[in-house]
Amino acid sequence: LGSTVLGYPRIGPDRELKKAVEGYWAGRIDEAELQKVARGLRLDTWRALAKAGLDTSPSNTFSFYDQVLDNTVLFGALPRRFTELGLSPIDTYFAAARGVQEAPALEMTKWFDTNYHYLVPELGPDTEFSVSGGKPLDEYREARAIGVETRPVLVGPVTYLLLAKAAEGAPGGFSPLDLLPDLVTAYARLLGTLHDEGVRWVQLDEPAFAADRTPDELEALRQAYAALGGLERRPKLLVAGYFGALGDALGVLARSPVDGLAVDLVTEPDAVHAVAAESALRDKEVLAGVVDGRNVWRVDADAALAKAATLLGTAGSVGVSTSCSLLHVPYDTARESDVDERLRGWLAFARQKVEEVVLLGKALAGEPADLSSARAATADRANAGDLRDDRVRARLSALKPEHSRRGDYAERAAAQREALGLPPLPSTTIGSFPQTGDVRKARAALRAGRIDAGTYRAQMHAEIEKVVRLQEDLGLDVLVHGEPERNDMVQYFAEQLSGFAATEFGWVQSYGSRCVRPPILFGDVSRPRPMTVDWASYAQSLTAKPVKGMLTGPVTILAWSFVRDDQPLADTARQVALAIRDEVHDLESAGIRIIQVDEPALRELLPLRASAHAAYFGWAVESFRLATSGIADSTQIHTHMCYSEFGDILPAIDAIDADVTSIEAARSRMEVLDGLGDFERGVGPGVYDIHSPRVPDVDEVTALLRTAVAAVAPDRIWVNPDCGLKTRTYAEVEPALRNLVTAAHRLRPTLP
Ligand code: THG
Ligand code: ZN
Repeated sequence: LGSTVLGYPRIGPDRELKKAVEGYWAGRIDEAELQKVARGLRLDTWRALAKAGLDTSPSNTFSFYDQVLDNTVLFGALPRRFTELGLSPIDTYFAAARGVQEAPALEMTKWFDTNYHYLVPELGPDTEFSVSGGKPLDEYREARAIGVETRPVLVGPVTYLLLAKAAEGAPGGFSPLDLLPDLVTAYARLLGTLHDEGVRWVQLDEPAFAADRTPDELEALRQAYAALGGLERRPKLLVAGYFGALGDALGVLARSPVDGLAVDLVTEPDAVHAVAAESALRDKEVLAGVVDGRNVWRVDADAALAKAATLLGTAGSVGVSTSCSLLHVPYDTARESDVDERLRGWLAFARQKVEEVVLLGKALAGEPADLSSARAATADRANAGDLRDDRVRARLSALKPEHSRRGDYAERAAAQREALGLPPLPSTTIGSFPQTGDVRKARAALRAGRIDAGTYRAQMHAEIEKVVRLQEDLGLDVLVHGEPERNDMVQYFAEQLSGFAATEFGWVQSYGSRCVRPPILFGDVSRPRPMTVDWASYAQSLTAKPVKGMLTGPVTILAWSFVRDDQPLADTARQVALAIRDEVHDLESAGIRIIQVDEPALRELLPLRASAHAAYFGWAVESFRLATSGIADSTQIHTHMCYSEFGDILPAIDAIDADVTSIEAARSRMEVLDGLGDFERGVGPGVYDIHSPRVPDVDEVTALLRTAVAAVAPDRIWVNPDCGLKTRTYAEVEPALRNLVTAAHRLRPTLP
């Protein structure tokens, strides 16, 4: 295997794939044109990887939407509601990804602890696996035709089943893992075909084993690779573990008849010791994942080399690789001419990481390798005084426990009732209103210098006034300013905080064709000046009703940024928390009586292993409380969470001590409330699914509210949509909010 990477970005350096796919959906280009763009991107990637000097390159890492969906299609496991539509293969594929009128899409959820989302397979006892697609073989041939010998990558069979859910209607005892024997048979057939074609290695990704697994699941892993490894006609098998150490799965795989193992030596710094101590690796090729595949810092070459070298006495042979696929980082730092040159010298995106792997591979093999520039970058960053802000450090060391504590909730609740005078079942929204073309145009014009700050401010004020008037007309109780000034919320705050840098082309796929541009948190964080006070107080000046200030919490800012790796995340979180705290205090001083601090990513950063949960909750909760304390009892703190399975984080949701928590609930028909029954503070379970263009009617919203009132004490329920409204249109939002307010009015007189 030598030096290699586990995967590469596929959206295109200029998001060519995004544009082509969305063009195809809109009917602007046909399938042939779409396939041409896709093929061009694949060829560019293989040529670049081979030219950079990797010993081997991956294939089948391209996807039109998602690699887990690709695997579902490959093994013929799409639910019948899509295959029966009578669409072409590619349209069937996109129907499963995005849904059509007759068939709702597959569920989408987070890919482990990343900001990437995959489509959840729906499997039942009658699922029959087959080898239905030729994608891995087609890509292999396509690369070989330009002289690049590749290693097809597949989601491993056990991880695939662990990520799946039981199809609706499956019997109670059914678990997707029950299907393992059948699925392994299908994988075996595919491996035979690839072998006959001359494929030398196949990579099977098993990241599910970076999380805690039961003995049964480890036994499933053993059986799967005993079967696949025992095949007579097969390529060599590389099993890749990533997003953490393999734990007990390391021994299982080391003792299985596979040929190679890729291990993540970045996520858990001690992981290398367990690998080095695994004597059963002596006949295997081990890929040492020492280049961080999901953060953007240049590798510490000497430390990485030392780690990889530790394995030389253990494994049959050692190659250098990335800790995971490079899907999670942008393409190329060279294009970021607006990023400070010194900072740029500390960064490595996908292209630079490939160069690092090649260099380290040479050094490990004892070939001539010039590490001097890598060493200089590491030293420059380590010595950079401008990463340190002594005022921030002094504030942090002066912090006392009471800085993260508010008064007793009962007293707060009484003070807030008095100050706000809200009716029972108060109605509000999550913060953003639809982003019109005019708003986007104004932001772009300001960026390009076509309008000045005064003109921009006047346009935003006009938009805010429109949104405030609309909310008054609808009869909402707590208003918002609508956030017309924001693109991505994390990007918006990062642009205004010291210690962050923004990129111009640093796109990373979040789901399907959708991308985000995570800011880079490189230094000590502080807030030079108020960030939202002008917008919120302008909105408040227009109305007697309370206007909610809208902020993003420290955990979410970290989760959706590339964060410095030279100090514990907990320390960085406290710095961000202090910056948000400054904003909270300024909003309060400006007369804003309700402040919402969103933490949609609280679940995302939850460590994959339960043994690390307590420590995470400790700093995550503390940073939220630090950001939201030191204010009057009468000031009401809200938070909002979405994209989450809340079960694992209920204790943390409680511990952050927000006065009101709004959560996504409409799609699960309020199931989440089961865990919130004895929750003492306010809860706003979403009653309008904003991910769908559907407008819920009054009866539907009333029914959802009745369920909520029954599950939680009626005086704690708030009435709100599931999430922000920025991706919807006014034509949908106006009637939906009207129905929501009507439902609240209808229910109020019936409350005990
Ligand atoms: N911001 C960030 N991360 C996120 C979300 C977010 N992760 C989880 C969830 N929300 C992912 N959802 C989305 C939804 C929409 C888009 C991206 C992620 C999106 N992106 C635009 C696109 O690709 O066309 C580009 C946005 C832009 O121009 O800045 O629509 O809210 N950080
Ligand atoms: Zn949300």
